[in-house]
Amino acid sequence: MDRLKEISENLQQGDDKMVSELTKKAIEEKIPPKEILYKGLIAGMNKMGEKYRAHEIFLPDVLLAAKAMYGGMDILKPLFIKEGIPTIGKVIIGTVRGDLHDIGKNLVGIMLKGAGYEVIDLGNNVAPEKFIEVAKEKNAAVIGLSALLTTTMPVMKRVVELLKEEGLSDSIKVIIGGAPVSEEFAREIEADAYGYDSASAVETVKRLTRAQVCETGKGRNGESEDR
Ligand code: B1M
Repeated sequence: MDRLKEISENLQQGDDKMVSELTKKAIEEKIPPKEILYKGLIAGMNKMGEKYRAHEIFLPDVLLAAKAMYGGMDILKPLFIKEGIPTIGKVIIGTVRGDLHDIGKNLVGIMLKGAGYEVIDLGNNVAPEKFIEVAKEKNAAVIGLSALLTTTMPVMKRVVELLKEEGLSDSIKVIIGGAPVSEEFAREIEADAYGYDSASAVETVKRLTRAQVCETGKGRNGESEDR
């Protein structure tokens, strides 16, 4: 069987050990890590979403698949993160209050670290006030919000409103993402940007932080931005 399909199928069966093993094998076979991630792990998880929607599987199956997803992600993580390089700005990320889905948010964090950002991950079920408090305390350039439930999307709007109320909208940018979120929703709540997936999230954060550097001539941490 095709290696990536094998990863996807074992993930759907919730076999975390097998997914780790197969991910290692795929790396040895020189399959690009991004392909392993998108065509193996994420493809498997998307299939689980479809089956869950069709009532073919139940929540415990999804939980096992999520564990298996982490089995693969833990192996891939070091390949996406360059250790020991100076950071080019701080990004606060988290899944919004009421929402426990964290796989996509964690992927965004891994990719941002790989691109050289310092990522402060607040985890899941994060209150809007917490995002603002930590962004101010850490002098962050960007807040990244993730939501996977339509019912938790309004929390994103609250974060944008709070930033406005505190007069911080110009200095701290907001990017939102997650399966039910869209470009249109980002415009509607006046977030600065929308990220379709982890790769586009990184490109968008780069664009947002470049714009800040152009305005001030300095990176958010005070260093000159010459990358
Ligand atoms: Co839940 N769940 N879940 N779930 N779950 C969904 C989201 C759902 C669509 C399934 C379905 O019905 N088909 C549905 C939501 C329906 C809706 O809101 N309209 C749903 C539901 C209903 C629920 C519960 C309510 C079920 C229940 O209890 N009855 C419950 C809610 C719990 C809660 O949060 N309060 C629940 C629970 C769970 C588990 C705990 C079992 C588990 C989560 C485990 C975990 O995260 N640790 C789970 C899972 C795994 C899923 C599905 C199957 C997969 C989500 C996932 O991890 N995808 C999901 C179905 C689906 O989305 N296909 C589903 C893989 C991940 C890599 O993709 O998160 O989309 P994603 O992230 C992508 C992009 O969206 C983007 O980049 C990532 C990489 O490409 N992205 C960003 C994400 N965040 C970003 C931020 C950015 C930029 C890009 O900038 C900051």
